Amino acid sequence: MKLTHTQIESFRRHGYVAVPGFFNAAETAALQADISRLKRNGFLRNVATAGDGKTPATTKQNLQLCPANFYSTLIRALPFAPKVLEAVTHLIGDEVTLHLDQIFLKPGKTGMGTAWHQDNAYFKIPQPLRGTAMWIAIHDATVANGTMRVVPDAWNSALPHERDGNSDHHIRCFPDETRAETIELKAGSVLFFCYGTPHCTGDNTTDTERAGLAYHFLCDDQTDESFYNGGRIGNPRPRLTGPKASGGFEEYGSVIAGTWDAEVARAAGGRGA
Ligand SMILES: O=C(O)CCC(=O)C(=O)O
Repeated sequence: MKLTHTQIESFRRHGYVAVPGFFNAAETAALQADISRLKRNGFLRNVATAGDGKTPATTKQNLQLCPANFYSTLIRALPFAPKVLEAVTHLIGDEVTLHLDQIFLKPGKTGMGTAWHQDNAYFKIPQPLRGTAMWIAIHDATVANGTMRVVPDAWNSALPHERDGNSDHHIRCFPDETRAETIELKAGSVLFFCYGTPHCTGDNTTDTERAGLAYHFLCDDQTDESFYNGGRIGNPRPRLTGPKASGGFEEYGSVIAGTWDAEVARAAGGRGA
């Protein structure tokens, strides 16, 4: 999947770019099945709170799993897929590390959105265009089920953030929403947005669940060694490209690069295939 010059320019200028059909039908079905398995087995946690940032919500659900790669060899393999690496390096540069992976699932009717924020309010890299999220629409993402919204051209100013009372750990900001764009995506499409881009999702008002799978990538020159060795939340941070990349061997103890197609085929075969 080659990004066009226009797509790359759009990311650099506006801070985001949507890429329809990034994952094919088989890949998308494999991700849907695996995320259903994770939900079925209770791995997703409801981070929604009742307005005070502490009390667990009883009527709203913002289900998350972070990191997810411990629980899914498919999710672990995806960032090593050549088309992902090609797209990400074109957008942010060489010597890329996987920072984080995360599932966000909004059940039908009770699913709650994630408030406005800039990822760099958490991650604090010096150049917000040198880190990007790749948010994969696991199901069709529409206005009605709370798809992603972004504020264009706002990536270069850090907004003040405060604790979000509707989540047990999120922070939030208050950008100029009149400038926001709503990005509807078919399942398997992706939205790349840099660490500085304000974004949010809405409530799921439909009867069916909607999930997003988000990976965050950054360039090695935005970090120091402590990023790899300390202060983690138990998440390996595999070096994906550059001289220290080992195809995942150093971080996972086995080579993950090159396993994506087999993982997708295995998922299509179902249990034990
Ligand atoms: O899917 C969501 O609700 C929010 C996703 C998000 O904030 C992110 O990927 O950084």
